[in-house]
Amino acid sequence: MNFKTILVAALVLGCTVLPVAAVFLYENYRTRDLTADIIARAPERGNFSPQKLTVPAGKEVKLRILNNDTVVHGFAIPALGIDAGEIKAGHVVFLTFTPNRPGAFDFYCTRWCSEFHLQMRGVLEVSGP
Ligand SMILES: [Cu+2]
Repeated sequence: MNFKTILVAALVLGCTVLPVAAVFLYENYRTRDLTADIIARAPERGNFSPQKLTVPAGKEVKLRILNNDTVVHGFAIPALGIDAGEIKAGHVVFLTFTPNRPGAFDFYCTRWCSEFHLQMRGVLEVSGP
């Protein structure tokens, strides 16, 4: 094997394997302390999944919300002042917050996504100390 062959092999590896490895490493890094994954779909296609989350009060919550649907959705927990805004089809948003008081807080979709939109909701239960 001459120098040119080794150089070409290194370039091919650098242009194929390294970017893929970098994507996996970055994804692993940004999801390392995730509390939950929430899939968002219109109610007739699965609704929020899960629809009930339980977290302890005073501890940071990190949610990844994936709109796995063909229409726009939203995500809000108004009682905690949280609104992710518009989540386009196929897009992901991350939300980080710390619920400081125990209780049951409704979350729901904030975009008119289907005729069953009003059923697109769930509950975040914050347990006390
Ligand atoms: Cu909706």
